[in-house]
Amino acid sequence: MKMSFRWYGFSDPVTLEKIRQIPNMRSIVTAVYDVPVGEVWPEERIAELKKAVEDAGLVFDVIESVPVHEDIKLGKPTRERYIENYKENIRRLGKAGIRCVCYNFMPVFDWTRTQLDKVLADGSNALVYYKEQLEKMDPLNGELSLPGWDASYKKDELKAVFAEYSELTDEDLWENLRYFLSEVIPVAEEYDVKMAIHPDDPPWPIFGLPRIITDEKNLDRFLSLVDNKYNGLTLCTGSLGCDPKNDMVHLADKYSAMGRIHFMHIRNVKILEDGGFEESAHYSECGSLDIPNIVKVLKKNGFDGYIRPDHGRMIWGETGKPGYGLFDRALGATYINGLWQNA
Ligand SMILES: [Mn+2]
Repeated sequence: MKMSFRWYGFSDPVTLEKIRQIPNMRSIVTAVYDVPVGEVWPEERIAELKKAVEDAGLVFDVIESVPVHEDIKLGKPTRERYIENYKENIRRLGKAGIRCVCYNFMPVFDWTRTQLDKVLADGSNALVYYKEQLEKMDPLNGELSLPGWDASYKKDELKAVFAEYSELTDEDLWENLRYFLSEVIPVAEEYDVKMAIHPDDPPWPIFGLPRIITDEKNLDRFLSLVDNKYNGLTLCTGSLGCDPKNDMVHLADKYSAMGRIHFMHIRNVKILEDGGFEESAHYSECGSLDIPNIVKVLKKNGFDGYIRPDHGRMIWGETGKPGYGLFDRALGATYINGLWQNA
């Protein structure tokens, strides 16, 4: 396995110099953040990231993410231009040394929580998803907007995109995903870039928007859309694992044995009785997931892809991007290192 860490670029208070001091740290997971979704990333911006990462003694080989334009998900005629741009991004990234690209196919919003700074019993704070908070939220009409959602949509634009999705069935979304993959995967193979879809977070429909990358049956279907190892998974334990019917040890075992997991996001969640959840420390007993056995099956299957500690809590007074402080993610990396070493 290759240990990795997400870095939000030059404005991230968690600097590359700090990240490199985490034991066994290898790869940086980053992106060009200020190019509009669907456009081609300038080569000089990619080169600038690569140089910064390499100057810090780390490896530039994972991108999270190259976002997929809504017109591709909706299957609109304008998708052709955005798919061509996507292919060009894969070519440019492959030439720059990128070996893995994480992306998702979630309509409109790429993750949902109801609070980003819930104070937990130990005084740390974390992202949570409480059903009673969700029921009070109405993204189209209410004053509340869900924390972390794309603030670039104006309310009328959001209504328009929701209206477009209301006409789209799950099967339509599957077909649009298949079409996208059939275009993009051959380019990814040519440029040796493993594509790794991130599951839907959480893995159930939100506000009537369809969600399809949610469980074992759908992961099987996804992999069969284009049966090529370059069409693979980012197995995010916290995203899939907040639905208790997803057995994360089984899924990690099955898909790593198939060679179809290219990227592991490892984090823990505490599932609540009503189906909500709290993000918890990586240490297994702090949440509901069996992290040691997830790591064990990966090692058993010779997993040589990337692992990053996913969201951490905010601890020791750290402030910053919710889920993406230094301290708790560094503890997560160290925990995973220890589990791997002894698996
Ligand atoms: Mn994740």
